[in-house]
Amino acid sequence: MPDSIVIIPTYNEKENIERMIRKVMSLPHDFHLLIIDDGSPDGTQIIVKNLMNVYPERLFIEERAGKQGLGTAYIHGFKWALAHQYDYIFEMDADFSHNPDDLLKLRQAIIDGADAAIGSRYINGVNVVNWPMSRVLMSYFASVYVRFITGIKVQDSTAGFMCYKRKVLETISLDKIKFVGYAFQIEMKYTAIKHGFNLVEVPIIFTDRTAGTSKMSTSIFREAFLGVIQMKINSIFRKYPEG
Ligand SMILES: Nc1nc2c(ncn2[C@@H]2O[C@H](COP(=O)(O)OP(=O)(O)O)[C@@H](O)[C@H]2O)c(=O)[nH]1
Ligand SMILES: [Mg+2]
Repeated sequence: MPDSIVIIPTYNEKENIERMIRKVMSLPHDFHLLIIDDGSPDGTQIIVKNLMNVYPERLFIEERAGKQGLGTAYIHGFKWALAHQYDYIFEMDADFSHNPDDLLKLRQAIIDGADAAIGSRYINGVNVVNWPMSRVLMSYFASVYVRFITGIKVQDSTAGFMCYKRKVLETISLDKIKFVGYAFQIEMKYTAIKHGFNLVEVPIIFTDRTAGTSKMSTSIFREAFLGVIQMKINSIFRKYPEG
């Protein structure tokens, strides 16, 4: 039984998705791939469905009606992955900002004892290629801000390149995760740490997309900025682990 599933949320990724699927399928480990598409107007889902004939029982799609955000896409994918008995559950973007070769490094970190592995841009300096300086600074200082408010030690708390061990996603109450953008990534890590899980950061190089467009928005930024404070306050009244 294959043990690893990579979840990729997509919204208008027709320039990237085929190359990405073929790359993941060619890696020297039997990764399965689940695409969560939110009704991409550009037809991303059609490309995926055609490739499902090429990779039967390895490539899957879940389609949702309309753009509902990254957070709920991942929660949907996590539940699917748990129901399908995978042990290593990965998050990765479709746009090659995350190098699929690094999936093997994240998996190895879990085999070596981590409960979750973070593909981290801010271990050993700042490893971001081609992002405008304004975005690098924003992302870096977001991580400093998160450490300051929450007290967690993670260097790259908004990272969206991750591997969770099944046990982590079984233990966290996924229905209580409420943020959708960058705040979702912070909330997942924070909640996992609060439950006593051991998160390990693995250095990666993050490269800005060369095809398609970013879905980052000011509302996502606002959610993260205020969300972190809200999350910290709420955590004082929550007991971990919880049912
Ligand atoms: N299913 C789904 N995927 C999304 C949504 N928003 C962004 N994505 C995907 O999430 C990944 C990261 O988004 P991206 O636009 O690259 O964000 P950035 O890297 O922060 O600029 C990409 O694979 C997007 O296609 C959404 O609302 N729903
Ligand atoms: Mg991106």
